[in-house]
Amino acid sequence: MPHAPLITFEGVEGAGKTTLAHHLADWLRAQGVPVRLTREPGGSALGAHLRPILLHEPLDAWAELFLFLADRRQHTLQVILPAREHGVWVLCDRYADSTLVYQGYGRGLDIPLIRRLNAIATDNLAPDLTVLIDLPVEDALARADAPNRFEAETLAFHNRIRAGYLELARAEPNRFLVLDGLQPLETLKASLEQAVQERFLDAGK
Ligand code: T5A
Repeated sequence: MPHAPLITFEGVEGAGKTTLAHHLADWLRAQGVPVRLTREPGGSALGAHLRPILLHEPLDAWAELFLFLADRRQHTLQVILPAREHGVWVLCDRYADSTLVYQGYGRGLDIPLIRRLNAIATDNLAPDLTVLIDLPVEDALARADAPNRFEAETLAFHNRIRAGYLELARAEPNRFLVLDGLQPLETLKASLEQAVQERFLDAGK
């Protein structure tokens, strides 16, 4: 039996990831699809402790990287892989691409090294679909409602994040679905439903 899909949501702060992930979970459940909605950082028992540290404590860039990776490893082994093995779809609000862009493009840490560390943290698990919500940083930050220390970074930092995501999406067009985050929410929801319907639900018939 093919494994249940892993769908990740990515974008700069305030892009609308959480809103769309919750919508897709509700939409799938309404069709009888079992769904585990989760997030990083914070999707495991360890992650619940790490999340406030990662979002609010001043950290050295390498210490920050290692904590995100520790969070990912526990989350992947304890939550994501077991759910998929039981046929449960996993929707994850941020995953390994966040580390590539925030700690790599944003903080300037070695990107090939982050790829290798991500491969260890994820047990080489790659998302079946990554929804990238793209919009100008200024528009997204104006929406973000839960301030954290990343939001206090410079506009240049956030623009590197946006550019990094777009570069990743260009390199893997089959994995990424890039949505224009300036569109009304209802339009975004409809585009996402259509993509998931065609890619997974119709394909499984
Ligand atoms: N991080 C994370 C790393 O540096 N490395 C890593 O490896 C990982 C995993 C996590 C932080 O950690 C960093 C990145 C982050 O800085 P977080 O709280 O999980 O922080 O993530 P944020 O991106 O900060 O989450 P936000 O909740 O701020 O943003 P969302 O989820 O993108 O946005 P959402 O859905 O909450 O929407 C924000 C508001 O906009 C409205 C919504 O109703 C909501 O009010 N909205 C729209 N309004 C108009 N039009 C639309 N299309 C809209 N879509 C949403």
